Amino acid sequence: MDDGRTEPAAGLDPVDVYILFGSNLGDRRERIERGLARVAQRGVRWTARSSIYETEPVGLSNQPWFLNLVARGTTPLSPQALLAACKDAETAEGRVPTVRFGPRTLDVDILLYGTQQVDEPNLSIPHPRMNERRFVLTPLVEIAPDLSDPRDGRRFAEVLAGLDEGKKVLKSTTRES
Ligand code: PH2
Ligand code: MG
Ligand code: MG
Repeated sequence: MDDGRTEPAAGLDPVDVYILFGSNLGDRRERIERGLARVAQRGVRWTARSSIYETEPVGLSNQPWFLNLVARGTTPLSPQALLAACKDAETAEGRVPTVRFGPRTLDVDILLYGTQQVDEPNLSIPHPRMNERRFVLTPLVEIAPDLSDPRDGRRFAEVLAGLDEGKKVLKSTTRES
């Protein structure tokens, strides 16, 4: 990426960000680890990461189960620069555009950028569907049990407890899954 969007925004104080990693194709664990490293190289310092979860696919059920993880980082990157870094990590893992909600080698989604709300044609933060998804909220609440949604102040732990979505989310125990 050569368009300058990935330059740290000069003078911006670092912001705490939460990012979801997901993979359901190939060596899923390895892809997530490489994704974390690539985003870090672009200017995010990871400060916490959840367990890895085996998660039942949501949206399109006829596809392999995912591994999902949420990481917290601190970064001077602007939201758009952070998005570019996430997209580059996906591309580096061989992701090609396919059907919406379909299988993917690596998906890197910005969930939260401090308490800011971003509404741009290519980027919405907080992630618009995060509160409907157990595979997002379970790892998020694991690392941030007291965090609240900047849109309405509700704690994510409370949102998760009230979530009426039955898809399975299992803490992964095996090293090789
Ligand atoms: N991502 C999707 C669609 N469905 N299901 C699970 N379990 N995990 C995901 O990361 C996921 C999904 C679109 O990005
Ligand atoms: Mg996604
Ligand atoms: Mg995505």
